[in-house]
Amino acid sequence: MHTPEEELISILKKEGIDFTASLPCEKIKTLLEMVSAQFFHVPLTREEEGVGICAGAALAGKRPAMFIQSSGIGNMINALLSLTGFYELPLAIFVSQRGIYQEKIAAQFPMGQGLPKILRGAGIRHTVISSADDFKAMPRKLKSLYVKNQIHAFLLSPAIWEGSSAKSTLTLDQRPITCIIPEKRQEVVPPQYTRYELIEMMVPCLEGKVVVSNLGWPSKELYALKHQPSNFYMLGSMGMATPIGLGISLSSEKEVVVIDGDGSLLMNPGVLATAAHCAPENLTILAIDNSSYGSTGSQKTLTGSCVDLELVARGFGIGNTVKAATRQELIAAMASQRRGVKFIHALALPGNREVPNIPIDHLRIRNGVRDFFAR
Ligand SMILES: Cc1ncc(C[n+]2csc(CCOP(=O)(O)OP(=O)(O)O)c2C)c(N)n1
Repeated sequence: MHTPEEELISILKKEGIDFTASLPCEKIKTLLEMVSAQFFHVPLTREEEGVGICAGAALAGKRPAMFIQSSGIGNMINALLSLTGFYELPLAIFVSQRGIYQEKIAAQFPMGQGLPKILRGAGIRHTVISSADDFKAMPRKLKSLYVKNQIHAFLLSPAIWEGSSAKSTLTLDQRPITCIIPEKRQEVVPPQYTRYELIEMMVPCLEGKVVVSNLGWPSKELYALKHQPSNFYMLGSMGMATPIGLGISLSSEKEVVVIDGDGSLLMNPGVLATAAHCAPENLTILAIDNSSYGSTGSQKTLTGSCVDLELVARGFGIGNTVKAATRQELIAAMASQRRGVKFIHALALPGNREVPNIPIDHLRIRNGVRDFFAR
């Protein structure tokens, strides 16, 4: 006799799911342990970054699935709509729906009970799974979502797991906490070049790589300087550049360069911890720090006052970091063969270059990257 957890896992395997990401809910803790043991799995710091990571995985040809609590949908909506939905990428979301069955935490009611309405309002398909009997509906829906490039949420009632004989085997081992104490402050050359000029210097290093570029002016400038089909131009979903690049790098051997911005990294810094933990060897994060939200009128960000993004990256566990402000520093940083995720903190002057809008649409952008992987 299979447990409901085993039944679900076997459906996922049959449907070819090969990339998973999760953030825990107590109600599915045993399922999550089994998922992380049996599939390629990324533990998340925030559900939104999982949307970006899974979008990257889907671009590289994977069949991604996320496992989250209903409250996590609240952290995902913008990325689901302006990234996964907009670029027509597949994503299965297994949602532990709280607030509907013997709920003891009152704060779970608003999101948990409102979930079907929220998903309907967002145009996201969903299926209510009240008991293991309802698993029968899953294979057809999973097949369809991966073929049609759709998002589908399966709302899992806590009732499903009631009486299951599957037990958690998690041990509460305490590992020593690593403290990274920054060395004395380094003298840095002040910024000398704008974002456009820095990307221009990088052009020879981008050839043949997968390049994920941040939304707004960075993408337009990259298009003007070095268009290639393996460039993924973000047109929305602020904060998702590094997650997308991470998802791609975890799904392929190709070299991946992310052109991110300070404002965007400040929006979703936790992904740096996820990147440090997953530690792909083929990921370079080029954080172009112009101390401003360049695409919306160059309002100041906090990197101009109190935040050092390189230290943020180090604090989150990325050891291979460097600052670069000059041409030599930037080229040397790109050429460095040090292993692990590379974080280049590129100091830039504010300002955008007047370049035209990107003339290709989102589906052509997506297809360019997908075809690059299918070759
Ligand atoms: C969730 C969300 N909030 C705000 C915006 C508006 N917005 C678009 S680009 C951008 C600035 C990004 O700044 P940064 O990451 O520093 O990159 P830069 O443009 O300076 O290169 C903002 C605030 C948005 N698109 N999405």
